[in-house]
Amino acid sequence: MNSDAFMARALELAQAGEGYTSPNPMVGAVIVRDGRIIGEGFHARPGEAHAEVAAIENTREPIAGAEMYCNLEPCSHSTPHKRTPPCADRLIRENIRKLYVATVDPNPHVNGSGIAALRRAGIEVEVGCLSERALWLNETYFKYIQTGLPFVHLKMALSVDGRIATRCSDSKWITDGEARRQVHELRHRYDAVLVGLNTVRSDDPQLTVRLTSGKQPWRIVLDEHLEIPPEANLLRGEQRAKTLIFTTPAHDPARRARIEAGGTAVQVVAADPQGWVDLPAVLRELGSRGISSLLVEGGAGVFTGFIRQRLFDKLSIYIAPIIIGAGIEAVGDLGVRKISQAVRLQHTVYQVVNQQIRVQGYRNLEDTFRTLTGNVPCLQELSRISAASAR
Ligand code: AOF
Ligand code: ZN
Repeated sequence: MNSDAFMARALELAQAGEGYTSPNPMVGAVIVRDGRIIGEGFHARPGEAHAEVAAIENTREPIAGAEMYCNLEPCSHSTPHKRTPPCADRLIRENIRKLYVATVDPNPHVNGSGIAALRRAGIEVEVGCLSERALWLNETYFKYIQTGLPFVHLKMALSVDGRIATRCSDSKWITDGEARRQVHELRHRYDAVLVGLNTVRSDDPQLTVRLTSGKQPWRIVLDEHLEIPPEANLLRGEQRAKTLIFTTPAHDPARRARIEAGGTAVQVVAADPQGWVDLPAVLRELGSRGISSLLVEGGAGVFTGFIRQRLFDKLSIYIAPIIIGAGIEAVGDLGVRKISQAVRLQHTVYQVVNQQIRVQGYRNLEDTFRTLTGNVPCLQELSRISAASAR
């Protein structure tokens, strides 16, 4: 096995924590001696061992002089909220000979200092192995740790003529079971799922993970006047305590009291000039509650708001082979008058999912991943990707 293969194994291990590590990243580590893996570990959830320490603790053999592969730079800080001791110190104590990391950790408390500490202690560090894969794996972490705002992913299910529902708001089902199962997988990976009041009214969704096993996300509703029907699924069942309704100061306090008495939280934020819930305020509030990733499931008004205000990071569209005709357009007016003003996605990927095509792309890779650390291989890789997808 060469170094790419060992790093690929670290990435595979990292993914075992998918859906559970937030707001921490997914991290995997392997320890190698004489070309043979002698220890493996991954970060399972916040508060538990970091990947490097898990790998060390899973090894019976001595590790002094061995190599380690880890997809993220080892942490080096002990701030008041830090749950575990710094991994860099542990690697130095264990006397490993060389460390391969895929990317730096853009956490402002780390940001190169873990690598610097190891090098000062005489440990060789090589940065950049499989860095692109490591970036995609932790895209939500990279956004959140540098901005305090959740990574926002818009998910749409469309007819070929670009509708998300009929003129009577019927949308069940545009896409088939496999596409919907993928969406449940996405819900498991995201901290929260968001919809607008219109979607609650017309679909009465549960927004839970049912078509696959996994973690239940927070369920967020935008409802400027608190008109959500009291019998809505989101306000019932044991998940109602994991529902959060955003409203504006124009809401009716009696309705708020009723919702809260039922066990669901309400958060008041500013209204935007149209009287709708101010989206930047929603994102700031979610970020301060530790929600690092948000899957937006509609409807049209919500999609339009996130796109118009350039508040999304990623978009996934499932296009199904049906024609609805007059109906509800996925996205309304964005103020675009010339094609040159249109939102052009970067790094688009197309995949056939049964009868559907899934189109995925990013709004702006550099906004999502930032450039805190400047001249590091993972960011050079990013500039290459975004240059290739710009026209
Ligand atoms: C690593 N390996 O497996 C992870 C890292 O509160 P703590 O102690 O869990 O620390 C969280 C921070 O540690 C997180 O923000 C990120 O900078 C880093 N995560 N680092 O070396 C790991 N999960
Ligand atoms: Zn650590």
